[in-house]
Amino acid sequence: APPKQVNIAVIGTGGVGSVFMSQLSWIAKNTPSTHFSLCYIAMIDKALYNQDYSEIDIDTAVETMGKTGSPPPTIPAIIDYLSAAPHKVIMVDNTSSGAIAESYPSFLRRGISIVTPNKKAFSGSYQLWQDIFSAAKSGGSLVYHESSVGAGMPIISTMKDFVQTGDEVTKIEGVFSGTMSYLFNSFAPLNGTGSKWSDNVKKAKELGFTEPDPRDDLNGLDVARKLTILGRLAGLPIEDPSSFPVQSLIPGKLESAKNGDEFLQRLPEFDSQMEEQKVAAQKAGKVVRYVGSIDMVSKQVKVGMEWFNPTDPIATLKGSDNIISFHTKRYGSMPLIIRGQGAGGDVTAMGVSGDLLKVLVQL
Ligand code: NHO
Repeated sequence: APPKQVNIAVIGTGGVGSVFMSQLSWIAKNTPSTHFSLCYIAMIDKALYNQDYSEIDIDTAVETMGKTGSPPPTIPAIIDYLSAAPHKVIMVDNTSSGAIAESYPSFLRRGISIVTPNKKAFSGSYQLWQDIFSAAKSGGSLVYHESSVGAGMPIISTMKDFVQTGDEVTKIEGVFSGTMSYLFNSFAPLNGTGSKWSDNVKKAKELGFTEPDPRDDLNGLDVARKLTILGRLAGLPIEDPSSFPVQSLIPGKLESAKNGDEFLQRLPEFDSQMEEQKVAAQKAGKVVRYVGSIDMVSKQVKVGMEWFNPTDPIATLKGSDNIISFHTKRYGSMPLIIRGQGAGGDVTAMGVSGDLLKVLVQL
C-alpha cells in the first residue's frame, strides 16, 4: 500500500519544540508506512510555509525559518491555511501561548487535530475545556496533551484508562512539578544541609526545568494547572486553577517584579524565610516537600508545602523526578505509582511525539 499522507504544522521551536523537531525527523525516517509532510513551522515572530503546501524539509526547517521566515499570519489565517491543506493535518502547539490555546476549538472544528504540551487550554475555564472536546467531536478531529502533566510519563493516558474501563479513582497525590521537585530535593536533601534556595532557583532555570518565567512555577500555578487537568479527567468539573487552595512561594514583595530576571536578582533577600521552613521540619524529624492532591471522595484539591517522613517515597525523590500515586477501587490499598523525570525538553517532547503517533493511527 502507498504510505499514508499527513500534513504537520509546528508552532513553537523553543526548548521543547526544537527537540520535538529532531524527534519528528527520527520518526519520519523510521515510519515507512507514513509520509510526514511539514507544511507550516513558526515561532513568536517568524513563520515558514508555502501557499501551495509544498513540503518543508524537516531537518533544516528551524534554520530556514530563521533565515527566510516572514512574520506569522494571524491565528484565523493559520486555521484557514491549514484547513485547506491536501491531507489530514496535525497541529503541534509547542508554545505556552494563551491565544493559541483559546483558539483550539476553531482548529478542531475545522478538522485539524492537535497535540501539545501547552497546559493553558486544558486548565483554563471549564467552558473552554468543554468547547475543546465538543469541537473535536463535531470536526472529526483529535486532541492529545500527555505532556501537559508529568512530561513524557504516561499520566494522562493512565488516567483515561481508569475512567474508560470503569475503575473509580478515589485519590491522586504526588509531586507534579519537576522544578519544585528539583528545588526541594536539593534545598532540603535527606542527607547533608542542602544549598541556598535562591541559588537552586537560578540553577533550575538554567537546566531548562522552569517555565519561561520561573514565577509561573514558584507561585504554584503550574502544579494547580496539572491538578485541574487530572481532576477534570477524573470527572470533577473544576472551574479553573484558582478555585482551590494553592500555596505560592513567591515572596509578597517580589510579586510585582517586572520580569523573571529582576525576580531572580532580588530572590536572595528572602532566603531566610525558606530556611525557617526547612529547619522547622528537620526539628520534627521530617523533610519539607511541595505536593498536590485531589481527593475524589471529598472533592477537595490542594497544593502546597507539607512535611514527610524520611522513608516516604515523596521524601526520597531525586533530581527533577515527579511521582504520582493513583488510588483507585481496583488497586485497593496499594496505589499505582508512576515515577520519573518530569521536566526538560527531551522527555517533554517525547510525550508530544508519542501523542502524534497515537493521533496518526486514528486519522
Ligand atoms: P520556550 O523555550 O519558551 O519556547 C516557546 C516557543 O514558542 C518559542 O519558540 C516561542 O518563539 C514560541 N511562541 C511563543 N508564543 C508564540 C506564538 N504566539 N506564536 C508562535 N510561536 C510562539 O518554552 P518551552 O520550555 O519549550 O515550553 C513549551 C511548552 O511546553 C509550554 O507550553 C510549556 O508549558 C510546555 N511544557 C514544558 C515543559 C518543560 O519541561 N520545559 C513541561 C511540560 C510542558 O513537563 C514539563 C513541565 O511541566 C515543566 C514544569 N516547569 C515543571 O514541572 O517544572
